[in-house]
Amino acid sequence: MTPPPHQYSPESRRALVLEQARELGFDLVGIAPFGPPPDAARFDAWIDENHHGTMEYLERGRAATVDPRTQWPAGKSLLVVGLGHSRPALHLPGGGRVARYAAGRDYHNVISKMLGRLRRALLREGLASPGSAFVDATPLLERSHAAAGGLGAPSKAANLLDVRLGPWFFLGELILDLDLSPTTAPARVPSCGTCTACIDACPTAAIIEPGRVDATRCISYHTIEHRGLVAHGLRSQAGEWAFGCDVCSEVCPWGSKAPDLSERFGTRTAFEEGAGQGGTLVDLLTIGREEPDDAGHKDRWRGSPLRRPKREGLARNAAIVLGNHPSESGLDALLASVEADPSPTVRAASAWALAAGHLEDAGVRAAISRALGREIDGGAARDMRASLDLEG
Ligand code: B12
Repeated sequence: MTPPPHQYSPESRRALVLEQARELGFDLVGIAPFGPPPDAARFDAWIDENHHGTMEYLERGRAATVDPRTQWPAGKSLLVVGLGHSRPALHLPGGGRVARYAAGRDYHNVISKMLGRLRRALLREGLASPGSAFVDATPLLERSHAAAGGLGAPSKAANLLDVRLGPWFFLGELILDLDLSPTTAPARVPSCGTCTACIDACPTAAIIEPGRVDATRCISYHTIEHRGLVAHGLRSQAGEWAFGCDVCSEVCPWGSKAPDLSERFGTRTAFEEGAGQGGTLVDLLTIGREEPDDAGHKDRWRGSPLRRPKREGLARNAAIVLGNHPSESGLDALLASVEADPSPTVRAASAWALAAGHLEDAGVRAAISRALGREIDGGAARDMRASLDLEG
């Protein structure tokens, strides 16, 4: 039988809410005030300075991000949760890398389901009637609210750090219709001190000052969020990253002893060693090339974060990495792509990759010139000229 809500004191209710969240499997749980996040002004300035690039959804959600009460007036406090995803580095069979968080099941689905279960449990126990649940692409400054609820401390890379998990955890939230007092940070919180490992290691110098990332320089942004051509200067800096980037997290000393939680999200068969699984760079570049729309890509990557950049984005990324790490099989695939890919972005990225990795080969140079002669897309043609260094 559901107990009447008034039987709980505010303190015991808060403890029970947090207990439920822990029981459902979240590693980190806390309560934050529901109102403007402490870093609202930082977010505003960040948008004003266009550090969000083409992520227009952040601009559209600006008013709600700066004060979520404008969108959810019934909210009284925020339940903030963290779920660890630390695991060994993910190397694609044959070369190239994908950010660890994308090795298995998509965390958006996993956390949304967990929050759904939590909401039902809170209702069942008469503890709260929770409102909206959030994870990631929502108008909520998650790291700021989570920090306000004591879940961690921001690093110089802007990642929220936990003593045990380092930066290797996701965030999610549930709006509560109850005024619960905020939780405070544990006695020991991670701190960067004088460490600048992430700033020094970022391949594209995207951390422009401590705690401030210019997304338009970040490899994660270019390989996941950004559509179309990637700025020439950033392509070689993307190194082996075909999707996302973990460099700022990998060099963070706080994450170095995090547990191996690979089982939690699993590993997609495409990424397991062995040919023919669909997860090599050549596969990412070539599979789906003949398909008329993105339906095939959506199907192949169902339940995976790799769905997000679409076939075109993944193929573009794979081409760039093949340019940074030339190989025989990569060469053949790039020659076919520059010739026949339906996407001007992929044709241009392939031309760049051929120029970057094989320009000393006269046959390759001729193939790029032929592709340039045939190119009907103005942007792609300009890009190919720049790749052959014919610009200016
Ligand atoms: C847009 C976005 C991106 C963009 C921009 C990232 C950025 N740094 O702003 C791109 C595509 C580049 C990106 C990349 C990644 N992202 Co992202 N991203 C988001 C999203 C949707 C919004 C972030 C945002 O509003 N940024 C604007 C800035 C102003 O906000 P912020 O960085 O959160 O603010 C922090 C800083 O200002 C800092 N800060 C404030 N004051 C001060 C003062 C000092 C002195 C210091 C040191 C810091 C500091 O603390 C704030 C709050 O903690 C959030 C989800 C969400 N709704 O919040 C996920 C989110 C931040 N991303 C996440 C992840 C996992 C990543 C990647 C690790 C993925 C990857 N492996 O490729 C990288 C990490 C890159 C990085 N170092 O930030 C997680 C982070 C979890 C964590 N433990 O921190 C989030 C919370 C998603 C989630 N639900 O789990 N992301």
